[in-house]
Order: sequence, then structure tokens, then C-alpha cells
Amino acid sequence: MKTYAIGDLQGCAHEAQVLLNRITEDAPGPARIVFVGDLINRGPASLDALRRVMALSIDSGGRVDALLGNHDLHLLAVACGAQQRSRSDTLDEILAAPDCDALIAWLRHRPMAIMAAGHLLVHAGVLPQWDAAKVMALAAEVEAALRGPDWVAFLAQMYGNTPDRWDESLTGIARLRCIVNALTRMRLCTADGVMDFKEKESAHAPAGSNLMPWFEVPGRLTQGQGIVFGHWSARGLVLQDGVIGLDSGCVWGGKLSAVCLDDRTLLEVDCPEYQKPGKG
Ligand SMILES: [Mn+2]
Repeated sequence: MKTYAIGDLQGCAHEAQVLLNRITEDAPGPARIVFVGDLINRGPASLDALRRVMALSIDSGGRVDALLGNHDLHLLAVACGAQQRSRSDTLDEILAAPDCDALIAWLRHRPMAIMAAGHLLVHAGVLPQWDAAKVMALAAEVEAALRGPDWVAFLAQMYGNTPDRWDESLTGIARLRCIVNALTRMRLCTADGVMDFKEKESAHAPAGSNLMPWFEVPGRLTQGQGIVFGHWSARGLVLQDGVIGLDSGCVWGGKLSAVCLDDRTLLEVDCPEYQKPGKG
């Protein structure tokens, strides 16, 4: 069975269906499919996108699954009242839907990291001090918080840019926040793994800074480990030896992309410009 990773949907439900059809043409029969997070928000059909992926996941017994991205976590936080909705959100149709509770319950049980076809899949990035086994273990700590009885309290404390670096001695909410920030928000960090959260719309580190894309940190412990991520639409499609970046900006008029992790086949669907770049 082939394994495919699909980039950030951000409510582009129609394009998702076109891409899923392309996957079926490429590999008739069941395929393992992982969406790398941010199923919803900014795009035109977040409710439809979320419903479709949830139904696919449940009907397939988990063969199709989705990672949690920052927008998915934001929806969870807004739905439970832990976070204010922001003006650029397009989440109202989900929050008003008759099946909202079921959608939220499914979403908060999604993973923060997945190993599939020899690749480590995360929404945004991993810190240089973490190897793949460490990432899976730390992801499980956050998953346990989201699935546990105190999930609303966790989401209420989840936001914040500190701590901005990993320290094994971190405990409690500071530890979980650091993991969430790396796995769902990071694009740039220093060689020592200090995360930056200011640069969102640039494809590169600012000139003269000591920042770099997290996957270019020399000696990071995931070097040699195939990694798949999304989240960085300004950077666009990344297809390097061991690194696959799949947010090719579908909601911004780019493409929705999938890569077969077994043979690196790239499948792309063109998208209309649903949002003007710069709206986050
Ligand atoms: Mn994201």
C-alpha cells in the first residue's frame, strides 16, 4: 500500500477532493494518506473540508488521518471558549454546525506527529535537539493533554512565545507549550534551536540574522530521517533529499500538493486565489 502526504488544506475542500481523486488514479485501491494539518481556516469551505477528512478517517479505520496544525488547535481553543476568534477566521460555519461537537471531539484526538513509510510527519518543524523517537514521545505528551479531562484548561494556557527553546528540565505547561510551538508554529530558529515567531511571510531568514529554516540547522538530530511538514506557504514546496515541505499555498492561489512517500511522485492541484497573501 502506498503512502501519501497532503499539504495544508485550509478549507479548500473542493481541491482536496480533486487531489484525492488524483491519488486514486495514481494508486488504485486503498492508500495510506496523512494530511499534515491546518485542515481549516482562511479558505472557503472549512466545514466541508473537516467533515470530509473526518469521514474518510473514520470510514478507513485510521488509514487516512490528519495531524494537528496551528489552525486546528486554534479552532479547538475557540470552540471551547479558551481563545477569542480572530477577525480573519472563517470558522463560523463549523462553530454553528449541528455536528460541531462531533467534529471537535474527533479533531482533538488527532496526532501531533506520525511515522509513516519511514518518514516523520509534523505540521511545522522539529527542534535540532530532537531525534524522531523523541519527537514521537513529546508529541504523545501533548496528545495526552488534549485528550484528557483538563483539555480546556490546557488550551487556555497553550498560547505564548515562551519558552522559545527546548530544555529537558521543562515541566508542565511550559514544556507542552514549547513542544506545541515547535511542532505547529516554528519556521525559523537559530543553530541552537531558539525559535522565532515573528517572521511569517518570508521564505528565508532575515538577512544578517542568526536564524535559519529549522531543517537547515547543521547537525540536527533528525538529519538522515525523512521528514514531511507543511505550514510554510511563503517557502512553498520543498523537495530536498530528506525534507519534504508541502504547504504550497492553496488558499493563497497556489497549489494543493501531495507526495507519495514511497516513490516521491508529486501530485498538484491548482487553486483559485481564495485569500490575498498577507492575511495570515
Ligand atoms: Mn500552519
